Amino acid sequence: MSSSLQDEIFMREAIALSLTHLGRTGANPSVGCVIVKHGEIVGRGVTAEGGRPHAEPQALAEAGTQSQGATAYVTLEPCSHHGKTPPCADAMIRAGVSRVVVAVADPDPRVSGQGLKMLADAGIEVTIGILQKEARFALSGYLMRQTRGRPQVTLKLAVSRDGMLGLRGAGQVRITGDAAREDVHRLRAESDAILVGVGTAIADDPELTVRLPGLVHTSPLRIVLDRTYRLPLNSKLVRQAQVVPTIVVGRAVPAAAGEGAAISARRTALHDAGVECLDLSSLSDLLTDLAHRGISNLMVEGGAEVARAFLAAGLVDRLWLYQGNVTLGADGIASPVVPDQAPLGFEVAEQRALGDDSLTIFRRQTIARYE
Ligand code: AOF
Ligand code: ZN
Repeated sequence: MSSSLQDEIFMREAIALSLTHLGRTGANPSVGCVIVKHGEIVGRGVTAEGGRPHAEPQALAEAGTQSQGATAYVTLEPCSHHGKTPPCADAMIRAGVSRVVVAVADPDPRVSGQGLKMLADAGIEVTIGILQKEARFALSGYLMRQTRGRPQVTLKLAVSRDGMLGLRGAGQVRITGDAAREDVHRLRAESDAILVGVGTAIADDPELTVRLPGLVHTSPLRIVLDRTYRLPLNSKLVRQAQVVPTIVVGRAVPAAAGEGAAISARRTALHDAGVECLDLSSLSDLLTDLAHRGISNLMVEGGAEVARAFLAAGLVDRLWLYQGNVTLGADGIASPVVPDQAPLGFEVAEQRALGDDSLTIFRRQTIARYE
């Protein structure tokens, strides 16, 4: 077998491992690592839940003395900094690994090529770029936060056969079936935060938590865009705010505004109920704030106005569009996007059936070009 084919086979294993902890490693990216000796995997590691330990020390520990003279496959450049754990590049050197194959270089300024250099300086053969595109899928949110200072934004919408998001004043309308619903919960599980507009929060009274059988998962941070702090105190979001972190993003109230006192009273009541209240004036300020909190993947779940605002600001990177079999008619709320027409600047990345429904994934073309 050619060595590059062998490299791809083992890197695929490392990538598969990295996908298992996507959305569960906090501000740290989910990285996969396998140690290979005489053509066999002798150690496996994935960044632990919460972000530490990193992938490499776990794989090296499993391999034990077999790490001597072995090849390590890692989806991200091993770290070189003394953070909350010692550098992974050091661990590789101490374990006597003779070759390290990396998919993607780490843009974290504390690493940024230093990990690769440490390995090469120690006489280890280093190969970079194997299956880079495939490995980026699990790292894309982290890479976006490191290089652009904002999370990757995934907009999720569910439309009826006739392109409607729901019915005005009707609360939650069931558009898609169980398979699509499960898919949405998986997407939530891979996200660090989920955002909706206050209109959707009032109409649907959603929980925005991850509920999948067999998956124990810490629910992502929940965010409601709510200019005048209208979110009801008896909504599920507020009632669970002590348990699942919840942020309401309003706008600083102008002192002279007649409604100002009522708005600040509602803000105080939300704060007292355990909701974090943030006064920000733009979506891009919000994304910067989230990036500072270590949020790499933000999922935007609607409604129509919020979806339009994110699209208009050019802040959507991926668009997950589910289409159900129901028809809602002319009284429906029209969706800003429909499956058979890619929004400007987007291309279809994937299309698949989910029970009686379908999913179309659009991706921003500029991202594709950087890959
Ligand atoms: C690795 N292997 O599995 C991961 C890495 O806060 P710290 O000290 O844990 O450092 C976080 C940084 O570590 C993060 O920004 C990224 O550069 C790297 N993540 N590195 O060698 C891993 N998750
Ligand atoms: Zn590390």
